[in-house]
Amino acid sequence: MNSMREALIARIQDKTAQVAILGLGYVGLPLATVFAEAGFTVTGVEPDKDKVDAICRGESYIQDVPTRQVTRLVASDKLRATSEFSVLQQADAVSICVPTPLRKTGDPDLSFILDATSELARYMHPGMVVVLESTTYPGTTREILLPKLSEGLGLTAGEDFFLAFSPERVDPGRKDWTTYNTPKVIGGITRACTEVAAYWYQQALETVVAVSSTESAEMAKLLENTFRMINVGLVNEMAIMCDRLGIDVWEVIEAAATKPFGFMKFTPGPGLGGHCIPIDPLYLSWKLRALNYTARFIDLASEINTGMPRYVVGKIQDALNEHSKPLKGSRVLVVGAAYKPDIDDLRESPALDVIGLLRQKGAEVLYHDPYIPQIQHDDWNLHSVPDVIAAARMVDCVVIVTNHKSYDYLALLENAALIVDTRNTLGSFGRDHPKVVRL
Ligand code: SAJ
Repeated sequence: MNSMREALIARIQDKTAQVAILGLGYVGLPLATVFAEAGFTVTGVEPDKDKVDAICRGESYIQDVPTRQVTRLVASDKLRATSEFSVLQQADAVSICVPTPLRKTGDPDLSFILDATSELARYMHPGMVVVLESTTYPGTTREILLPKLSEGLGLTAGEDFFLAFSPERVDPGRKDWTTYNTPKVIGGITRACTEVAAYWYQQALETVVAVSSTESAEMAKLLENTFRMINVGLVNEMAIMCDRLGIDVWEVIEAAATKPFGFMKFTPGPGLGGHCIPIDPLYLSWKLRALNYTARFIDLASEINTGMPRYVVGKIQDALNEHSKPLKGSRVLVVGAAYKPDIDDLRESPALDVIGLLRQKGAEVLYHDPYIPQIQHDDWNLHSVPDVIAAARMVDCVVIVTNHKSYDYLALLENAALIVDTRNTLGSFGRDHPKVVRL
């Protein structure tokens, strides 16, 4: 083992290695606290001054990280935060946890990775280990980060510094699987990179799974989330097919789910929301297009999932039609707007498309979401109605888009003239009820 690597391993082993986390969002802050709890001194580098100020005050802004934990770690000087990248001059171990969204064109937006890497490159020095956590297409670490981080000082990965990829697996709000106990895949540019990065992460995480390369680690994450996207697309198409056949898709899924092996239950809905599942697979299909290959499953699932809001609006239109009411001029209440139940995250939520389409067709749209007081999207701006039951009494149709646990669904059923239930929230109460239409 060369002396550079030995020295770094020794600093990691005795926790004197200075850790830096670039990006203190829903991935970076939990990761920073896990390394701090393991005994490292961790500095979060975050461009958002409000977040930096909150951490410095000992406060958390991430639901999975309790403020009392941040208070304790900051008070013991184990956790720090700054907007100054110059702290990287003293860093030995750096993890990059920045967003990887899509551009309006549907192409990957690597600007956050490029900016973070450019800043890090200014402070690179021999004896560092760098891990990218942001979900991206296979090849990003080797093609983008490696040249940027090695060229400045002529460093050699695997000898002078160590570079790896480790996909984040944070599911915001989940209590059973956390950053600490969720198995962590890590793959390096070289075997030495894998070993050093894995050794660092093993000091703080319960289970580290080493793979042979950065590409394998990058691809593992895309398989995980493409698997979900395609299976949601499958059940959404099953819902459409069952509707044509006059079969209850919810009963079909429950029946199939009794199979104790070889089947995994997914449920249809109004579309695919969130900052991971609808987006990550498109990084993969984009990369393959550049290699003249069409990732057909991804493209088809994306087509089906993005078509679900329009399908839901069609169900609403048909349901109102049965009551001799045109959609145009009807009052429709959207119940639940977040991209999935019991959270306040609106990113890529199908509710945004459902509301937009209803408005385009001339419906008067109201919404309620206990976690989202206001929505400003495209050319419209709505506030959540104060009383969902009172609103249900006043409208021609209620559509359940996101089934938060906090709702009294039987009261909704009692007070609404008509309900389109896109999540089978009413279950057996809705199956044969004259007021209820389901996907
Ligand atoms: N959805 C359906 N039907 C389903 C499952 C999901 O319509 O059967 C919809 C949801 O309503 C939502 C979207 O898909 O709009 C995404 O739902 P999700 O349950 O996949 O939740 P996410 O986006 O928070 O996914 C995260 C992912 N975690 C990471 O990427 C680190 C995913 O890998 C996890 O498997 C998932 O949480 C989880 O299991 O909760």
